[in-house]
Amino acid sequence: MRQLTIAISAVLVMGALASLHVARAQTPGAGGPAAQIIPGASVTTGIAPSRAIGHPTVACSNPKRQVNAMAMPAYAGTVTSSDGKTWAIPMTEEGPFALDYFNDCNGTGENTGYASQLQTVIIDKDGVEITGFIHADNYFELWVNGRFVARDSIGMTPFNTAVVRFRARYPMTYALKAIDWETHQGIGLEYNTYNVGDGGFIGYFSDGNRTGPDWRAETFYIAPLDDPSCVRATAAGRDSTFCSQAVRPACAQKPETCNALHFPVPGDWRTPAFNDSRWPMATTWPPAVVTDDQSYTRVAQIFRNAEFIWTKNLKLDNLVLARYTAKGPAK
Ligand SMILES: [Ca+2]
Ligand SMILES: [Ca+2]
Repeated sequence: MRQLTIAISAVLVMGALASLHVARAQTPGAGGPAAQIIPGASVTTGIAPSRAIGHPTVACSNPKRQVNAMAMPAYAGTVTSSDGKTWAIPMTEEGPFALDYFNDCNGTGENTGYASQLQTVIIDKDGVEITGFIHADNYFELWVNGRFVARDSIGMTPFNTAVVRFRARYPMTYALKAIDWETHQGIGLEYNTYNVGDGGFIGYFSDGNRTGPDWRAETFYIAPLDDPSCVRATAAGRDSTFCSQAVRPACAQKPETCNALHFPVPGDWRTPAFNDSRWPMATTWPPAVVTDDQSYTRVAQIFRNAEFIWTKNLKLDNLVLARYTAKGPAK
């Protein structure tokens, strides 16, 4: 029996080595002279000095809170790439915070009085009034028809579900910035365990429009990377799924050696006129893959037929810009 176990173990190890070999062989130019960084990208290496930034939730006041994630202040920093450019990590913008629909850290959970607490953001006076629910791992900012609507009240953790209300006219262009926040700025790692976090967000709007595979989503910050040349340019946008996303990168042992790729954000990406036809279609993710946090699971029914979306890489793509134009109410 023991011999059999050893034999099986040997086969498993050899199999693992073989697949490791294949994975390395498929990584373009890994370690070789042909290694090339995807056009338009800037490379940074190492951890940025960071500071806590002003978000309303830095500690939980609710003693009955039962969530998986701890309350973690939102930290931000800046990194300088090898080409001399400076990058904010994470790249956030100022503006009013969204009302929480579920927050069991500062609140007691589901906010059933949300309708009377919401203020309507007037984007187009002659538009229709829309109420939207958004859950993001970890953070979002929302623009509609080029106008800022609201941003997530919690940058890092715990998780929360937000509600917004706005008046806008069709065609209605949603531009949503989503950030898989980190606690070690610049290398895409979090907590004392240097864990590779993951992202994902879901949104449902009261005219029936919702996040799904018909949205577009492109990544603008990819980390942590052992070899930054693993990210490829494809006809359908950037693709980081050739990188070692299934395992913790080797650089996590020496975080100061982790690399990141940054891409300039187009100045007009939020506007209806922006041409997003070269961005990849969004990838849908099963809810259980994105989160088991009760700030989603306890209110999941309000998202109806919406689906969690992100790019093809839930772990390494940390700044994701997503767009969708609704021509009218969804049937
Ligand atoms: Ca959040
Ligand atoms: Ca995350």
